[in-house]
Amino acid sequence: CAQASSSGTKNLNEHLTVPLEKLMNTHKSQGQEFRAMAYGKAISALRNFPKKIQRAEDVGSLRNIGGSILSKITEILENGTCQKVDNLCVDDEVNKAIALFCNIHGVSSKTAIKWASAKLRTLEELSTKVTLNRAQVIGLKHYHDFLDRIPRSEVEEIEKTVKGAALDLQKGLEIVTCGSYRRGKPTCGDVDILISHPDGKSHRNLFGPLLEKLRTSEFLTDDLSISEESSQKKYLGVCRLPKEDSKFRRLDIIVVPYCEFGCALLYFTGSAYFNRSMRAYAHKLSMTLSHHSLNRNVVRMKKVKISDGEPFPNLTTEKAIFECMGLPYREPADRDH
Ligand code: DCP
Ligand code: MG
Ligand code: MN
Repeated sequence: CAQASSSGTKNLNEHLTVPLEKLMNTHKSQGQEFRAMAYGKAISALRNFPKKIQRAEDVGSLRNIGGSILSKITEILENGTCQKVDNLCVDDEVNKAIALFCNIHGVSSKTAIKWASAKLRTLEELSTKVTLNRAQVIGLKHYHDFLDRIPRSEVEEIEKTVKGAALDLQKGLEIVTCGSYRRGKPTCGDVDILISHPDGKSHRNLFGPLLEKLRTSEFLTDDLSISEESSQKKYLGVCRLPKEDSKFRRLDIIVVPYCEFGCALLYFTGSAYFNRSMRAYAHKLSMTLSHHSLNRNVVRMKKVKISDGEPFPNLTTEKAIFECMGLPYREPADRDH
């Protein structure tokens, strides 16, 4: 960055200080304090030098400039650029592109790296030069909306819409908004809604008709994926409240049988980090914990599971799960770690 010298006079050696600052910052970011300091002193000396340096010999009279920095200055004076700085700029561009692409819903870091390595840099380039899958097309279409966090009040409006439609179809459903919302976060990345029925069977014919109803009312705008894993059905998609200026929001809906309600609620509330540590702890107790069940008497030999053990029956609450694992109950707000 172009800065005036500390004495207030103009920096006549920006052609040298700008690239050297890039190198200084790299050393700083890599924790190489002394290298960074050496660059800092050289930059300061160049900035305060009263004339524009055009030949390597001119640098000779400057103190504070050591051999390796001097060779970079010589290289810049001779070629107008320096290999090490050029490499940095390329890295910078690639990293920016990777970060940009990673933020598209449905794009893994592996894919983002592949595209950035193929010299793709912008979202516009992606849409014309790459074959995107269906979820990625939707992710790209709503790139900015999906990065925007959802305020709790809007999560509640979305919940109300889904609840209304579901209860219209089936009385007595238990509907809980999970994820970061249930953990009490002020804003949420998406809305995670869990649905079940205490009678153990009335959840069965809900999933399809509910999605159909929400599509007809134009609340659901895009489907990312619809899947069924044994008895649990999962919808990942996009919704939008019927208001002017309202944004497209990510919505996940899971419908589960009531006997799995506790484990599904615990899983879907998260955090993902908390889930991992609960699972690891279950292992220590010769148990397994999943979004379906908590099993005991699991037999493992050298980390390979030999017997699945048997599930605790009727784990319909989270408290029951904590109890079975001999743990004190933890409120959702305390489950970020
Ligand atoms: N989950 C998990 N492991 C994953 C993804 C999700 O255990 N790899 C569980 C824990 C999450 C919950 O599902 O809390 C919901 O997933 P989200 O991706 O919606 O995450 P959050 O709701 O916690 O955060 P955000 O505000 O980003 O949606
Ligand atoms: Mg969420
Ligand atoms: Mn989610």
